[in-house]
Amino acid sequence: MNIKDRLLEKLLISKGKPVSGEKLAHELSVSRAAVWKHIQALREDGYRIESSTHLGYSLVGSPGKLTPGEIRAGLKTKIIGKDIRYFEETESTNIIAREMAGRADEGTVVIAESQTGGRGRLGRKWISPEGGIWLSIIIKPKIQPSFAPRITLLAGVSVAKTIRSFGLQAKIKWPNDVLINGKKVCGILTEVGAEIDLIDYCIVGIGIDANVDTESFPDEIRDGSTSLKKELGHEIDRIGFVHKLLLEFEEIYVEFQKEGFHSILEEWRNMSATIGEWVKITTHAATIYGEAVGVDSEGALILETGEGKLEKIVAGNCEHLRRP
Ligand code: BT5
Repeated sequence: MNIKDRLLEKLLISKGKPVSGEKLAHELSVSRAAVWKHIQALREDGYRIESSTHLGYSLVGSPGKLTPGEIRAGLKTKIIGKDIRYFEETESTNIIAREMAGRADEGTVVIAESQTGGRGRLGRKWISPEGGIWLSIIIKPKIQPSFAPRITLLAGVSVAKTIRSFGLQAKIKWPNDVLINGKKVCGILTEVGAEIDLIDYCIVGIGIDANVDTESFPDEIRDGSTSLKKELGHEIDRIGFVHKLLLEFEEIYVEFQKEGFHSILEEWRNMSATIGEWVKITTHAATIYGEAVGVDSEGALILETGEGKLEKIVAGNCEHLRRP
């Protein structure tokens, strides 16, 4: 983290109580003049910082941006979010994460206030205005590429649990959407860099319509989407949400590495919006209709397509239908 972010983290940790310029200069190994310069820069970013000659600096108001300093202060994870790269605006956090993945530490998070070219699966677009939470997590699990779909499911569980902790009934639509009242509030895009038999890195892109006005989305997306703000009836504390999400993700990821996928899959099934639904699956090769009856240990969807005939779908687009 740069000096400005570390300075902000220290002011946040002291929770509005003044911290002397001398102490800050010592802890950050810079001059008091440099502290003052960075305090000015934070004020320009919208932070309200009071200063008194005797007591020092105290933070009394923040613009609520998802800056590394804001996220680091109060983050309880060990690996996820140790390094955070922040952008006011970027094309896509997944693109940035992929460019840096080779040299980045596991757990690095790339986050942006808005994206100009947010990406969904199969070249689809992801609308990413200010107010949302658009982030990508770089992980380096020692797994075969064929196990990557489990990472998407694992991420879905972490998002759904986080949303539920804010009192909303989030459910997961196979493979990668999180829904509230049947409407999409989050999409997950997992991208993998791999050798033939081992993953080098995995980028888990998570997009959450937090304090976004989905009413302003294009017609074809508006009705099928919602935001946390809309469902709660008030804005959500995005920083608190990110703290919880990164902690949930880390706990589930550590469990995945230590104990495998079994209990995570159980949690996924319990929060599934897809199991028991009539669905239409579109893959590059075919369109298949059936009842979703389960998800197997690889994260593949199991469909009953008629008279006990089962089909296994590893990847594809899934639409929930009304029962025939
Ligand atoms: C997804 O794709 O749902 C994955 C979305 C991942 C977004 C994150 S944000 C951080 C990171 N950086 C990126 O560039 N991407 C990741 P898919 O299943 O293909 O769904 C895409 C479809 O969802 C679109 O075709 C629209 O119909 C719909 N959609 C687009 N933007 C939306 C939004 N903000 N909220 C709800 N639905 C949306």
